[in-house]
Amino acid sequence: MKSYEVNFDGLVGPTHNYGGLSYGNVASQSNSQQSSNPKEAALQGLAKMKALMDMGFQQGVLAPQERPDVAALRRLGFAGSDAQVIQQAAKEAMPLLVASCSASSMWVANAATVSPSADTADGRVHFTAANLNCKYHRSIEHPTTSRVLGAMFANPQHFAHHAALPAVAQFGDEGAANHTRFCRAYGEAGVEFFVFGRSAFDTRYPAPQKYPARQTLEASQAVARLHGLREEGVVYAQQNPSVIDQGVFHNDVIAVGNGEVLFYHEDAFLETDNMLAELSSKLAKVGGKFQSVCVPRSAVTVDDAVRSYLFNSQLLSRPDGSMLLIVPEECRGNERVWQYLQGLTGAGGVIREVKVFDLKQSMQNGGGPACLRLRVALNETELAAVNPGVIMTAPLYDSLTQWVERHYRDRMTENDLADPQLLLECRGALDELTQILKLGAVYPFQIN
Ligand code: SUG
Repeated sequence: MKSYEVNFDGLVGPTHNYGGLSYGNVASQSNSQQSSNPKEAALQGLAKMKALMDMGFQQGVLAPQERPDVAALRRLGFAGSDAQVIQQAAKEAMPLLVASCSASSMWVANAATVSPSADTADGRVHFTAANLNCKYHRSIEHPTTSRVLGAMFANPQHFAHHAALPAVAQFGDEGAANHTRFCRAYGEAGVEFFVFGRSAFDTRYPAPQKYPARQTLEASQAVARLHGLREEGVVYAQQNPSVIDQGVFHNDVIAVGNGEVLFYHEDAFLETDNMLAELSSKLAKVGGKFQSVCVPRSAVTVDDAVRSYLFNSQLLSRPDGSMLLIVPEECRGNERVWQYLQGLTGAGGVIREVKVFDLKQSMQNGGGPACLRLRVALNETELAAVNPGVIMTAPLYDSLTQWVERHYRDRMTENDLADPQLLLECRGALDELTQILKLGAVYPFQIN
């Protein structure tokens, strides 16, 4: 049976703004309070989806969330009508209003961890929504994420959904941003690679000193248990704490894998040799031949990686077995990175081509091409069971583009977030979106 990797990209929501909300994420912190352009952000994301679809890749779309999240503000004690809640928050606690307006659900690599059916004990595709509990503005995403994923992957015969892990730092879980899967073919059993930043319960593991390690070993282990993964099909590795302290807040900022290939920076992991040996031997047991492409620090520094997002790229398999790397424009702007990429594609190895995309609106908040997509490996039967409304087609691209043009503002600052009219605009837009994507009622304003 045929199988595919389907990339579901997050559609950027109408409140996209630079709130400076993510301590440890260099771009988010350094662009804090700049004015944003939500319309441009959404169109940049849609252009990437369209381009990948046109290249022959399977592409889907994941809906944004209801923002401002008035219900979240009510839980923090703001009361009255929706407009009063927003106005009171703006007056008394602007940072909380900003957090409740974040369009951060666009980075759907953090929406969930996904295990394909070939890896799981019950032969279904498993999803665990990420609790994202390291940052308040992201911790409020998972209930709607679960409803949206449930509406996209609704058939219980093929899809199993797990609620987010307990919302405490000890089970901090950031979803697929710290998870990669290696396999010979997408429909065959593979090796799932979980990368954590610290252990919550075992003090023998080192931890970063400056910035938070968002993912714990215990969270990764819980996800592997929930999904029914075999021990032989799982490898755990620790991120190098010193790169977290240099701004590598998720592993997908310093490594990316696909098929039998891991593309990573020399400083990404601890105990790299053991980890590579384990990946290689476990992949061999399911018939695969592991390959690693290490980028030496002498060619590209960790700082270059953080600024250019070289590793936050999409590594995609082409029909001839070679791979294509989708990188952000910032890679072309960094001389060392660009030079490295020229050498890499010219060397006759597995990565043969680089394509560059302008995702600046998202990049300025620390979200590159890989952050914007959730990968779901599906066989033909499972793909046919996905809600067809969320699979990208030329007509869907046109409808979404027109929808963005109709509803999105082209400038957003903190003052705009305090405007109660914005809430009405967003709800109107999202109500229409659920009809375009055939999701049914998924937003709090639609179900309460
Ligand atoms: O969680 N930025 C996101 C970026 C997530 C990137 N995802 C992956 N690497 N997979 C984060 O730090 C910034 C929001 C703001 O500051 O307005 C933000 O949430």
